[in-house]
Amino acid sequence: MSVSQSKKGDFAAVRQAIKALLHQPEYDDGSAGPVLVRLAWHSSGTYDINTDTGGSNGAGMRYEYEGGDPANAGLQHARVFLEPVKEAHPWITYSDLWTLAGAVAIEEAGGPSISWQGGRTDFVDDTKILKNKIAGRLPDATQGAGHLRKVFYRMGFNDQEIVALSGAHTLGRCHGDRSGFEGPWVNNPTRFSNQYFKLLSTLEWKPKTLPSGVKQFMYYDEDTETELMMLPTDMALLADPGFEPWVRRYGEDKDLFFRDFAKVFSKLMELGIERDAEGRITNTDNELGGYLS
Ligand code: HIF
Repeated sequence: MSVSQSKKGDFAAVRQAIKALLHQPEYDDGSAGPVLVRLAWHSSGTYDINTDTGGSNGAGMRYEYEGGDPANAGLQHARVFLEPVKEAHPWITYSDLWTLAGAVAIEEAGGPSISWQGGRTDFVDDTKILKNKIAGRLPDATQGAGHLRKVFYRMGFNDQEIVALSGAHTLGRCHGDRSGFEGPWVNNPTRFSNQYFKLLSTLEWKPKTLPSGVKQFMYYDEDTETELMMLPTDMALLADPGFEPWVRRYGEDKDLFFRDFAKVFSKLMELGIERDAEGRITNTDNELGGYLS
C-alpha cells in the first residue's frame, strides 16, 4: 500500500497531479490530454437509458470484456498515464479519476470549465460487465447519421447535444494501430476551440482510402503542410439536416459552443449516476459504495 499524498475527498490535490502529467513531450503532439478525454468519454458512453446499465460508475475497462472492446483500443496509454496519480492518491476510485482527468484535460487545453462531481464507485469484479454486456456499445466511425442517433439517443442525448459533443474532436488524433484511421482533425490538436466546426463546414473534404483499405476524408493544408482528417461520422454531421445547422452555429460562435459543450460533457460524465440532494451517489455499484460519505 502506498502512502496517500492527500486526504480522502481532496479532489483539488488530484486535479493538481493530473495537471502535472499532461505535458508529455515524447507522446503524440506533446500532451496526454486528448487520450485522457477519450478515456473519460469511453468510460461513460456505454450508458443505456432503457436498461439503466453502463455509464461512468464501475471503471469496467480494467476488465478484459470491456477493456478488450476494439472501440477501446489504445486507451491503455491513458490508464498508464494516470496510474501514478492513483498510487499517490489511493483513496480515489478509478471511475472518478478517469472522468476527472477528462474534465481537467479539457480545461487545461483552454476549454470551458466542466462541472464535475465525485463519488463514483469501481466494480470489484467483472460480473456486471458480463451480465449487462458492456461492450460493443460505443459508436462505429465508419457509419452515418442514423447510427449516431441510435447510439447517442440510447445515452439520452438529442441532436444539438450530439453536435456539441462532437467538438471534442478538436483534440487529439487518430492512430492507425488503434482505430485504423490516421491523423488529426485540426492543426493545433492540443488546444480546445471551435476549430473542428469551422474546418468541417468551410473546407473541401475529399474521400481518401488508406493503404489498409480504411476510408476517411482529407484536406491538405498548404500553409502548414499538414494533412487534416475527418471520420465518416464527422462528415455525417454536415450531411444531415438535423445536425448541420448546429455545426455552422458552433463554427460561428465559439462562446455558444463552449457553453453548450461544458453542459453536455458534464452530462456525459454523469451517465448512469444518481445523486441525492447533497450530491452523494445513491446507486453505488458495490460494497465500497458511498466512499465520500
Ligand atoms: Fe472520438 N474518436 N469518437 N470522441 N475521440 C477518436 C479519437 C478521439 C468517434 C471515433 C473516434 C467522441 C465521439 C466519437 C475523442 C473524443 C470524443 C478516434 C481515433 C476515433 C475512431 C482513435 C485512435 O485511433 O486513437 C466516434 C465514431 C464518435 C461518435 C461521434 C466524443 C465527441 C467528439 C463523444 C468525444 O468526446 C478524442 C479526444 C480523441 C483523440 C484521442 C487521442 O488519442 O488523441
